[in-house]
Amino acid sequence: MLKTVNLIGAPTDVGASTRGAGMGPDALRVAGLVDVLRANGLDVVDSGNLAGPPNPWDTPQGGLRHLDEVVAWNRSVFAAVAETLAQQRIPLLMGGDHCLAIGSISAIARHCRQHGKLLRVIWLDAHSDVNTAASSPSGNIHGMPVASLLGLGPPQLTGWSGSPAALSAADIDFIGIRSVDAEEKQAIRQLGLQVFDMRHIDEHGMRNTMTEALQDVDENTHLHVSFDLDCLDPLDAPGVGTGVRGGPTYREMQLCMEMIADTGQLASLDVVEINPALDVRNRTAELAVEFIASLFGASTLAR
Ligand code: Z70
Ligand code: MN
Ligand code: MN
Ligand code: MN
Repeated sequence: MLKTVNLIGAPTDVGASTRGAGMGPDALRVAGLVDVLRANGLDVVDSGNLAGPPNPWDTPQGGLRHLDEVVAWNRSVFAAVAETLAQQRIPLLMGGDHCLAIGSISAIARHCRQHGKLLRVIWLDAHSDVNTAASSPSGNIHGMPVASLLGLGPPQLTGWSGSPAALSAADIDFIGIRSVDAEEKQAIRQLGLQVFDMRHIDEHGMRNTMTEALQDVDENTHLHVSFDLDCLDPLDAPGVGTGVRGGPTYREMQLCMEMIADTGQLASLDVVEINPALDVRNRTAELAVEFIASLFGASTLAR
């Protein structure tokens, strides 16, 4: 069956610490995302960009910055992703900042529950994004999507999947982490989250890391990838708001994507935190498109 990918643009930076990620969807289009997916044998529908409130650039209220705007954008994302899944298409959410993964993954979790699928999330990021309003040093909600999806977020952002938590700790694996706030470290330990940080990748290599992360993926798994471009080394991907040096190399990230593709279970994707205002000649969006191609099997010779 020909797979159809539905591109959903969410041009906002309401959850971020820096302005500019709202231009991410067009940067991906300009970098040739549609043609690259088609060249890899996929049908592609570009549904255009969602609409939502502007970024008010306010200070946090009760530890949360722009909560109303984050809720509004995530509602739109939730609806668009849910509709795409109902049409048996693969949603590719083009952010926007990482707060949008709350709406995206909540819709996916609901779909999986309704269809008896086991959801597994691979979180590619420099950050663990497991802050809450109480722990966050910034109030930026792009640092909180994992906590929200685990049911620990503000009530306005939890429960959307039809269950108090869209995910349980065992459903998510983190790859490439190297910037974790003090209270996030405690949360990771208490929740028992599987974090393959850069030290793990240094010591065991990407191959062993991904073998471990993907070990329980089978034909009943809905595999979701939430790809924050700041997972990459900022020398390769300068167009991100909060680059942290020491990320996976280009080769390591290619292998990561190829091993995900090899499972054959990739069913949805977020591509977030591309900031064209900070980029160099659209390099980060072009790199993202290369990695997305690999995620959909571009570098597999046997196809
Ligand atoms: C920090 C916070 C973050 C992305 C920065 C940073 C979080 N832990 N996430 N950039 N993508 O403010 O919570
Ligand atoms: Mn992130
Ligand atoms: Mn990040
Ligand atoms: Mn796991």
